[in-house]
Amino acid sequence: MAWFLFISVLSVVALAVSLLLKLRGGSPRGPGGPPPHLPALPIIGSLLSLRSADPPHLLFQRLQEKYGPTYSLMMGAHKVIVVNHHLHAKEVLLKKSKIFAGRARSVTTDLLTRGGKDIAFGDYSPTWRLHRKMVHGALCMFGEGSASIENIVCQESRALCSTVSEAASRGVPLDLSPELTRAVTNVVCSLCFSSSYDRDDPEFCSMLRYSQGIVDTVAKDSLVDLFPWLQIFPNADLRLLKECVAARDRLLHRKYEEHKADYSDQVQRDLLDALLRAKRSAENHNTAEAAGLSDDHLVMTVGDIFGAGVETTTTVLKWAVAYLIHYPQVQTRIQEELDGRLGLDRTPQLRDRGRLPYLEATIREVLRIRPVAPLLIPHVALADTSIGNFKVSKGDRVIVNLWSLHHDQQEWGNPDTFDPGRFLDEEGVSPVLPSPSYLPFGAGVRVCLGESLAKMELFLFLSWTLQRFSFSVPAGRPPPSLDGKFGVVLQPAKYEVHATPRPGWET
Ligand code: PLO
Repeated sequence: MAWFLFISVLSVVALAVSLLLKLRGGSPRGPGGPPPHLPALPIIGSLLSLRSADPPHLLFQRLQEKYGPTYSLMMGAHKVIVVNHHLHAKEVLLKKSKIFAGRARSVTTDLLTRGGKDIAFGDYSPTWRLHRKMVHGALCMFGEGSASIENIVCQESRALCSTVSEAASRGVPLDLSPELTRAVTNVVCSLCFSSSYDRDDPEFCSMLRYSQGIVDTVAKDSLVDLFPWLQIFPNADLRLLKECVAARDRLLHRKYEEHKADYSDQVQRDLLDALLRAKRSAENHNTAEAAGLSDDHLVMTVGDIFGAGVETTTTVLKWAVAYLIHYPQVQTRIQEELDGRLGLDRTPQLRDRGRLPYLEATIREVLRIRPVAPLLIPHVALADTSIGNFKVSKGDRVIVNLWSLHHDQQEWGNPDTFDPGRFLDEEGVSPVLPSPSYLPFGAGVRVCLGESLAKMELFLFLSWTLQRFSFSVPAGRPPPSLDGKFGVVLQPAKYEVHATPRPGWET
């Protein structure tokens, strides 16, 4: 309330100033100039034009009608350029990848990452590049291609199926969310720490709690990120974030210290060992970049891998099941494909991926219609540059609205319809990319590091569960909402499912 009053008073002051100053903005600019911009007032920026009941990705998509696909606005004192078309998005992410590789600091992400010592939110620098290369290497070693990770995912798929089976046999509706989270968390845990959790493990329960708290509060362009001085006021969100980050840090530290204590150059048990080794080897080469890499950097990286590895994949799985419940004909077609290609006497393996094109197309369609990060993470221009004909100045922030790319009417025809068939060729036998307006994992120097691991998990978890069960709405319940709750990831609202074992898989 205090905030609200404060902001209202500020708005009035700003309005008065603007009458004296002459309103800046609202008009499109010609080639070579800055992009069209939303009206902006001193101090509060474009806040008044951004009031909306819609979440930001929908509002930014709608604002194109008035300002065109690329426009700018002021968030507090910062200029933000919003890009809604794939040509400009690719210019930012791919063609001028390094120029737009910067990140802005904010109160909430600084808290989460100790001032940007991680990869996702850390600013571009030589140390950041070395750091990212190390993680890339470690992920390649333990990620796709290594038989062990396939085994781990299959083991978790089996455990997931037995939980679902138990609920099915009792005929009770099941909230899949904690089950999917545990399955995905265990994959990341095995990968990072060579450990895993049982269903009621208190450490796992605390992890569920703090991670949701972080997703609910971090990097949402909340007022305190826009106006850092608002931190002096009591703020429930910030308090929750601090508590959750502290709980996460305690856990990460313990794991880090344990690993450091029994580290050996001879054996590499997991990703954290690989990172420790890469850090030591970089230090032995005595480069300036390596000198910048502290223990904090490694701990924050593990936090990233954990957070990104768990929240994103779990969210996509939840969207996939929600859509399959809404579109039972899609579910049936996946199951027919599974029965036809695999038979009923064996479980799916990674090498079956090429033989299940409709499942692959469905995964692509889920990633299109509900992108995990609809606004990616905002980029920052590291030098004066341009997007198309528009001038961009060093320090400008750039939001790529992936939602607009994935819901572009021109590109997708019926963007709001869930239709996996659009990702298949005319014969319906091989997966295709029907439009360049599709970047579910981002692109360029900051492209998602976990893309192949994610695709592998999505394929295995979905094929295992759909081979054995059909999912539907429990009797008397509404179908899952497809709206999504906006945050650093776009999460579906909580829902329950009714699972029915498929013929041949009753036991
Ligand atoms: C999820 C909650 C965790 O507790 C912390 C965390 C770390 C990395 C973040 C992730 C959260 C959300 C999804 C992010 C990821 C880094 C890359 C990924 C933002 C906040 C995406 C989708 O870009």
